[in-house]
Amino acid sequence: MAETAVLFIDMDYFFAACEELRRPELKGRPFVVGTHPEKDRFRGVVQTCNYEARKFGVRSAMSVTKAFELCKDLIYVPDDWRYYEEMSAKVMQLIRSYSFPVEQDSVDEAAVDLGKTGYDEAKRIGEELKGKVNAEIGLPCTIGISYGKYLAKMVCDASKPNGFGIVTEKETERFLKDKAVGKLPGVGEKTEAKLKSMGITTIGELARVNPVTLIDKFGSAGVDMQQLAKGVDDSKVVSTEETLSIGRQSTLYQNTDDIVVVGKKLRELSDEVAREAERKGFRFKNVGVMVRYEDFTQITRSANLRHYSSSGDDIYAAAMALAKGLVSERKVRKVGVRVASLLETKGQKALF
Ligand code: TTP
Ligand code: MG
Ligand code: MG
Repeated sequence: MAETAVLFIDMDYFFAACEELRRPELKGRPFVVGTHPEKDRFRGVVQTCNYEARKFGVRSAMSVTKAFELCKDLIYVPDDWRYYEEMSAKVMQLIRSYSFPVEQDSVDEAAVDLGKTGYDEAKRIGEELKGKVNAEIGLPCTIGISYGKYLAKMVCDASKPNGFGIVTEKETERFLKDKAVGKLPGVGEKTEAKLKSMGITTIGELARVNPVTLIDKFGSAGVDMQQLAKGVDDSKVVSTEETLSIGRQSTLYQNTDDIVVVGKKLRELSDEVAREAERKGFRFKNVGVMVRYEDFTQITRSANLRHYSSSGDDIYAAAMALAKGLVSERKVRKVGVRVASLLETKGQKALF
């Protein structure tokens, strides 16, 4: 029986690559995609940058001021979220056209369960997909293949940029042993620091440590972490809907056309949605509301925030702004709040 193979794809310098595609004059010059308009750029944060800018040490989440300190010839490009989402949808559609289960993990990455195809066939599919993303969409990407989702993601990370990597069962130990523990999906800065204080810096060291010490410090999560360090990866690809979103709805106690009453419910729902997003390890950029009236007709509206957010206050503010225009004449019986355009918050996902 052939082995199970999981493919993990992540787009290279995604927002910046999208900008290069429509502005080829940017190619080869260091630039960042930032969160503020051109005139206000120094208040902005770097969302991403091309590899030319990375050579100067510029990184995602850095202030734009700091980025310009590192590279004075840097070019600033304000973000255009709608465009990146369109490109993301095209990529995801292409991935889904293969009809394997697909788990979209953020705007630019997905895990694909290739089933028991064997590595030869997995390699063929992966190379074809990479070629199509390049040729049909015009964007660079990196693909990693292994027998589990987390390992495939690690192979992808290790193969960047514009790369392709396969790590089979036999090769796993060598692939993992000298890597920093922080490279394990789910091991964030805090866990990494804690492990370091125990004298564990590499994945190989983590694999060898007495499990009792790990259980002592991390509980059962310590066992899972060590299993992955040993190359045991039975993480499943969980198919996601095409538009990844997190939402909550609730029927009002009484039908009403009072925006204050509706607003109270939106407040509760916004906080619940924010908590759920945090638990799942996502920030969000798009907020939507749904209003269902007495007569069961229903309207939905959505808007983009200026930045990725994790705050219930931001959801509430956007949801209220949208709901105001919808609550006036007709009585409302049910409302809903959802967030979309999700971004995985690196290393903060509560795995371990
Ligand atoms: P990533 O896949 O983490 O990064 P990247 O695609 O820019 O670069 P790489 O080649 O290393 O994969 O994130 C995807 C997009 O998400 C990125 O292009 C911009 C956005 N993003 C932010 O807005 N803020 C952030 O802090 C990060 C990490 C990403
Ligand atoms: Mg990427
Ligand atoms: Mg990514």
